[in-house]
Amino acid sequence: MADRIYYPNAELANNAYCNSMQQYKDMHEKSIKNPELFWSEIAKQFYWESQTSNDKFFSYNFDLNQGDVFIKWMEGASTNLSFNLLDKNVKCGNGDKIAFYWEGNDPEDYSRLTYRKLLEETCRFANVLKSKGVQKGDRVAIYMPMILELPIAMLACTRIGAVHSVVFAGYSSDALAERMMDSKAKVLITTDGVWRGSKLLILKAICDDAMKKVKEKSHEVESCIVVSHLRRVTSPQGSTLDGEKGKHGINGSSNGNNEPNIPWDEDRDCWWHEEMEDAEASCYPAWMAAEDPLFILYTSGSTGKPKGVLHTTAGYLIYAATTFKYVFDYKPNDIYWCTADIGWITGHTYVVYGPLANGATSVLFEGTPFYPENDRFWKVIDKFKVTQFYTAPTAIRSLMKFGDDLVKKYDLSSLKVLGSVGEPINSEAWLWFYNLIGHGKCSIVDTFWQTETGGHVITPLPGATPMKPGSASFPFFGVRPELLDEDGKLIEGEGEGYLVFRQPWPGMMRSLYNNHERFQTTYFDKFRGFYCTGDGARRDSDGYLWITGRIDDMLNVSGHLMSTAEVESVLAEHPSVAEAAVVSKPHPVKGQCLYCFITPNEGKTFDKTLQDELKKKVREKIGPFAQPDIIQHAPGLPKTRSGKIMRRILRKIAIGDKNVGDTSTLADESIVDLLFQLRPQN
Ligand code: 7RM
Repeated sequence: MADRIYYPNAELANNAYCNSMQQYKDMHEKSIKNPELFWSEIAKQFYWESQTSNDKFFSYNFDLNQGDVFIKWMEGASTNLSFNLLDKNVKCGNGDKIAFYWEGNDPEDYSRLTYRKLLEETCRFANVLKSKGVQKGDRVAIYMPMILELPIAMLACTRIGAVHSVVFAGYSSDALAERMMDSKAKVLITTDGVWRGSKLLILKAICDDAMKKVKEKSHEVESCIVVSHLRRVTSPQGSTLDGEKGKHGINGSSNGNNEPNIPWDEDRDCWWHEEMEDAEASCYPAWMAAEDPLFILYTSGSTGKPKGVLHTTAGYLIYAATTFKYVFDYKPNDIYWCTADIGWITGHTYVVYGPLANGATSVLFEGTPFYPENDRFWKVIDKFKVTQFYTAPTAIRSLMKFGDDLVKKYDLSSLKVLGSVGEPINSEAWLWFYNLIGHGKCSIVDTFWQTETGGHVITPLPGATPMKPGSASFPFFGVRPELLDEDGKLIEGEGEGYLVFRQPWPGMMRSLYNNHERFQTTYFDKFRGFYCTGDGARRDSDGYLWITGRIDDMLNVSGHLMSTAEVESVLAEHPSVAEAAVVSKPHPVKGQCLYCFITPNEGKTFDKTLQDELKKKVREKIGPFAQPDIIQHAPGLPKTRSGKIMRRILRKIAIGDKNVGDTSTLADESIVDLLFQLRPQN
């Protein structure tokens, strides 16, 4: 079944921007042979305050043997993101068009925002940022739930040329502090709190903690702007705070104001709505050079220290816009919904920048798929008559468990294109998505890309590409993938190897913030002349690419990328832990989960208390999504004579596979049997 090829539905194909493989191939070839011509045609759709010239349109060096790596697109051009996404749409008659339908955690909470209003709010908030002393180039940290003020805050940064650094609001205060420290953020924007399902999170308290930690390291966040969000949303039925009951708002508060006590520093903190009251609704855009920084977004690195991926202005704009248009085949009356949190790159490019650059109408969803019931996704698709639905394999797998009846209650016939992102999608999940959600008539775009790539790089096009379940298929325009073997030799035709790219496309990262050295060693050192993704891939006899997963010490839990080193260093901080080794284990819903081996210190016992403490520590230091599933006692670890932990063997132990292969290079081979005996049974 899974080997079957699924062709785009004829009606979809007929109306698509790219409607055949022949057209795809022609366009791809043009984009590779003459990138200047291809992208300069596309750039004409946008407003440029000053123009680039043909000879400066595109320059790069990918080869460390030739000197430093650099990537430049449209040198000499200047523009402003918020101007192109907002003013331009208002000017061309889209002022009253809905930019976002907001759907709250509670189904009773929803609202909408037009392009005109989004422009006004963006300008107002840009003026607020200015009043806080934010200038072009300053970094602004954003730690917010999925509410309308989040895109407003990002766009306001772009309005004045400030560099936003959005930190996913599921990260702990330590993680937030580390990111604010690295980027030297001047201002932090957050909310008092948020309901996630029936759980209340006081985000402001986490921010206070993080700002304190930053201050201890002698950097200071000057202002913290807080959206008063809790007072305007419905709290879960019967939820209580401090033991009192009630329906609306947060109850049982100690300030008598229907709100919990929010920690406050008069000199530093201010309420968003109070600042916005007197702010002007217009703000002249800062014209930014093509290669001026647009945003920083941190992603996990294999050393444990997060990498501040830096994206710039012009190239990111044209790439986000073009991938959105072709990959989702977005048409003027469509209603698009990407469920990703804006705190990840998928939210940056495909909730905010890509859709708005196309004048699209999107759903912005604050909640979870499981609240109030496990049918929330299908309910929301039906409610807004969503035409493009973009989500993650982990979400699909977890929803499959609840059976088909929950889906069949709803009318999903508005759907045309389904998207998948974040990890490989297994064929079972693909088929369920295709048959049940897409009722066999929607194309599925399995989009492979990374924080670093800025936008889709390997993906089907919905009206053109015959689909193979689980294959991300072919490169997007401007992208030249190759497969290399361990020695860097090109693999042609069928085969499997390291997935690398030969030349830059406009939306790829330019550097790691303040660390160009690390940028070069991480991505360009191993294979000279290529950008190395860190993923493996296979090319089949039809030329389709299949992503096989990470080949470095990274793992992917429910679409969240993290490194084994990051988790190991947190575990090793515990006073009872001598050594920790972390591997990934396949998980039916999360894709992968964390399996940890712990060697306790002399005289310390390995018991349930220690396991619980370690799980808690990882939650606190990294975030709840990083919590290990299994913590196993390991009196010793399988190490080579030079002391390298052989994670290959630990991965076998984690899954209970006795075929561990060659153990002769181990310093102590008996460890392997011992670890098998100590495997927790269940
Ligand atoms: C967009 C995003 C990047 C890593 C990447 C891969 C994995 C993403 C797919 C995928 C197989 C896909 N950015 N990945 N998409 N693997 N098929 N369609 O997720 O920076 O957070 O993660 O995610 O390993 O390197 S990310």
